[in-house]
Amino acid sequence: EDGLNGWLRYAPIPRAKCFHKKLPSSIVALNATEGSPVYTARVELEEGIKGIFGKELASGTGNGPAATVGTIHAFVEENPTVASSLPGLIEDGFFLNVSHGNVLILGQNERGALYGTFHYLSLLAQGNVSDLLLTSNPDAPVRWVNQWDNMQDGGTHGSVERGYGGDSIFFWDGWVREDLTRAAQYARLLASIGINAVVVNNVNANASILTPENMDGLARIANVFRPYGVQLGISLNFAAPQLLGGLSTFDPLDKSVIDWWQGVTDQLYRRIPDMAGYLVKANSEGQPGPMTYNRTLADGANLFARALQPHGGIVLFRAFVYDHRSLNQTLDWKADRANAAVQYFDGLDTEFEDNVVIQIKYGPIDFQVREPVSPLFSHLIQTGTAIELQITQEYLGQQAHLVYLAPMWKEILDFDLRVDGKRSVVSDIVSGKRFNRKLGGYAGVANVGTNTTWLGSHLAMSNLYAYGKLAWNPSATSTGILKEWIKLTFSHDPQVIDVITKMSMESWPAYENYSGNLGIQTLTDILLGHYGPNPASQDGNPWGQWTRADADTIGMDRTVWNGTGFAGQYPPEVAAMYEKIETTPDNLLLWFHHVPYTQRLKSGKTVIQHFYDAHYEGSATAQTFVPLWQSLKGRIDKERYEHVLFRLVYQAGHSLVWRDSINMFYFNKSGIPDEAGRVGNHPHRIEAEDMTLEGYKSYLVSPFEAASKFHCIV
Ligand code: BDP
Repeated sequence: EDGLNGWLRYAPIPRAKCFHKKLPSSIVALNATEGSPVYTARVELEEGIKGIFGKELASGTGNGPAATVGTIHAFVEENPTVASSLPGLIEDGFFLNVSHGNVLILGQNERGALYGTFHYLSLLAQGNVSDLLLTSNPDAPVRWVNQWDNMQDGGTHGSVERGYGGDSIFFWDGWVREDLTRAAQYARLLASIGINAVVVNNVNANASILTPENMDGLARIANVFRPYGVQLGISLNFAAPQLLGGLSTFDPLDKSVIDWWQGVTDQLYRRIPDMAGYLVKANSEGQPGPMTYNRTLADGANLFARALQPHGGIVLFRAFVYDHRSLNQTLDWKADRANAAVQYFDGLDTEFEDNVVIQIKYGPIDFQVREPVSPLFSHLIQTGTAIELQITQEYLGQQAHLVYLAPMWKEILDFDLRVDGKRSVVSDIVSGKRFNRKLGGYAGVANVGTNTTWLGSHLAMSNLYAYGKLAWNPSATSTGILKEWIKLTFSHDPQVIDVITKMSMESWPAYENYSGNLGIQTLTDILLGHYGPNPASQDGNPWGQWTRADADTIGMDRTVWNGTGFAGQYPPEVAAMYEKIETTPDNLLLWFHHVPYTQRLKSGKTVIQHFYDAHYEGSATAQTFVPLWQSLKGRIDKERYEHVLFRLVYQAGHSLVWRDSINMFYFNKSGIPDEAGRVGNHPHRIEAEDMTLEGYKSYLVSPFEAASKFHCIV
């Protein structure tokens, strides 16, 4: 159990033999040419039923109940009379009918047939063999993952930016890997949760992805994706016409540039006729873009959209646009990175080609533990949008901390932006329903790597699973998804399910409590790894996160009347809520308001006392994860038990580091003591550096709050 098969283990279930009568005995796959998703569906059904129940399926129709899998089209061709009784499906949707062991799985397309098959197998693996009639359609057409894989890193190999599970499964040494076994295994996992495309390279893109050799390599990746119905997408470097093409410009309106991109796009589609499209990060964090030539972001996006149109591809154009060099927040207290996206896209809503989707991070800053929804979702009415979620836990403990993210994503997806005073929940905006857009959906930054656990941690895989499930159906519940994942990944044992559910559901609130609460963000080190605590680094740096804490006050005033004006970017009802302290939810108080440490919250506590208490509560919760997990000893295979335990013990310790460093930092700043007398008072603590050190040395820690008495030993 090294994690490689994720939730697709097809492990034997208890009392497997009793279910045999309720299973098909044979299988027919309609028009299953080798390498097609329907062919894959047959292989998965055979392997799944064998693995879970020890039952071999015969090929073709035989005696006893049968499974039939294929597209609705192929089925109707063979059975014209049933056409009217079949449900309407949209692209990628499926129909599943299980009746006394007879199973009919029909997809709107081949991919849908595979999705239906995985759904059926997931039910079987959970021990559910009941009769069933189900029609399932995806909520949104775009259900992509993004990999931030570098093609080369210092000329040696393929690393993954913000990846915590090893090197790239796609690239090595500047080239596409020869052995793409892991890429195929990844596609299999993704198909089973309804993901239909992967952008394989970093948004901070290397232009060399477009050399003929690398295009050939990309075609090989697309070939291993195709049996799983997963399409390939790539990130582009906006300056590639100059960097790679040798042109003197990359101006998006220049004819030679337009021709260059058309040529490149045509060459790609010659090799990969079903390529999904492009992802573009432009004019952000030092990346080139259209604004270099005083062109608009729409000019930039349309350049690619037009090149893709003849081939049916789409461009995901990122809204994560800001110029960190112009944000001199030390001097300009109105400078606010949160304002950037809406400002840059202002006036562009009607300018985009139909095959452009604007990919928007869920919050206006950058994947923080708590952010309000990006207001840009309420500004783009004529343009398709996709929400960008981060599966890799960049600011959230980097997979060394358990943080189950579905509850956070649900809060964002369910948030009602009240555009034109009408119900406008984010999931309905990105699905296209609210503004009647054809294209839109989800982009999840996954960043899996060569580690057999994919993400570096077994428990973190619930986030990848939940991402796919929510992109398919955002009304699914966090706990429902989680329990399903636990059953498939670990065991049907109720204690295992209860314990992992409890830990996971408590994990995001705990992390928020011990890292940064009341909307102050995560307080991670902002300039370096985005990992450990460094509250001081949030202030006055040009990257724009900012706590504005001084001796008496804390928080960023983003009101219209007195602050950076960010609250005014929301539709009136939401803007009015955030404009006032009284109506702003406590968990976003410091995001929107600059208040004294003694400000009373709705709970009656002061801000500073809430800080102290929350950090104690959060880390106390993290301490419980260890004994909870230990209660599962013997109920989970040793390999995964030990792997997870190691991380939870570490998290328990690191949560104390978080607790003490944040509390000490604000205690030092405000001089206000903790009512409970805990902060700065550890009479029983034995400092490592005070012990007799053999083979260890004591070091001064920076930031100093990250270790009690400023020292650690190494
Ligand atoms: C930030 C990451 C950086 C990414 C950037 C982005 O730290 O590595 O390049 O987001 O999304 O959070 O483009």
